Amino acid sequence: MLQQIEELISEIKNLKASNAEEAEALRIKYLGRKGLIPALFDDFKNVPAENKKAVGMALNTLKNEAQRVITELKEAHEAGASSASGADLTLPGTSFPIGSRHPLSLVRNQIVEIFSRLGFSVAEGPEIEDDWHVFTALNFPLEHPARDMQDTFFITKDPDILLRTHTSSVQVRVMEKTQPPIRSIFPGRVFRNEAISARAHCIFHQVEGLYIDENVSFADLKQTLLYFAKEFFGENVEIRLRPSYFPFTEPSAEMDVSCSICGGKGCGVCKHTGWLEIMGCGMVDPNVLENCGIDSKKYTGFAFGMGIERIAMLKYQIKDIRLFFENDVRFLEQFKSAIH
Ligand code: 2U9
Repeated sequence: MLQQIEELISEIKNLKASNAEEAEALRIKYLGRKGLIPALFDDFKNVPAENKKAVGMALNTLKNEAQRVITELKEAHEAGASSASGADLTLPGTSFPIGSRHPLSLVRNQIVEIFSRLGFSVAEGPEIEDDWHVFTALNFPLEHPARDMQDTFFITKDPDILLRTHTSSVQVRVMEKTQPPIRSIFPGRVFRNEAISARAHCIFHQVEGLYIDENVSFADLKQTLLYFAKEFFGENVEIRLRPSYFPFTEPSAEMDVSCSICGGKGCGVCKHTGWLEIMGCGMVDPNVLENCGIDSKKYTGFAFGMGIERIAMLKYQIKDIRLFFENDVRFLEQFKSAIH
């Protein structure tokens, strides 16, 4: 019986199969329930006691070798065509999971794109600023609450070094360096010392805009912002301007768009007013132009500013601003199909 087992081992080592069916036939022949190897195991009871150890070991070797060879033959054919290395070149490649753009990036990119069609360029500046560029050049009175430690983050004990509370500081830098015409937008991160809640965060993002040239009027401001609103919210949107106040613009206004959820009829999102406030705007105060080295007798300009989180919350109906900063994949994945 030992000799029979050794012959089978060498026979099995040389087995070939040209397809998966042939490999399966070999498995049945050698290892199947009525196969050659189980038959030898059945005969094992008739082996004399003194030979049992040697025959038992040989039988186990035979079974293991048969399983190894036949499994290899099966694997070589199961995956279809194989290369010389045994790798299946017809299988699709391993794909890496594709991420998605953050909703704030989507909204910022869309705003930038709309204004770039009107000839606005993009400018950026430092997040750590000085008092002049954030407050003084912008006509903030000395006693203005934004200058208070309660409202603004200061970097050191030096009250001159602070985190910008708006990107208007970038406008000041651009105006100090360049003479009109100036037509730019200013996206960026800003910081305010506010308690974090569903509606407010101490870090958020803005896009501000500035257009300075000879004879720029409030009508230009209105038409530019109407174009933006139609491109962003859709052709049927309406806008309205309400008088407001900012230290750096005169006159100043707040702009509302008709509610895109209810079409202006009134709903929970617009608090039944039919209108959503989306930005502030105004004609640049002549003091601000002069502070930045621009002749206010020759030039006029308009400026506007909006919070990107607020616009994104309106666009995607997001109820809690904190979701933007948690980076929970379940939140971010929802923007996979969005363009921009
Ligand atoms: C210069 C002159 C004028 C930028 C402006 C606003 C109105 C405004 C807010 C919107 C929501 C800030 O993020 S927010 O809280 N912004 O209402 N911003 S006009 O005016 C400027 C900027 C720079 C030199």
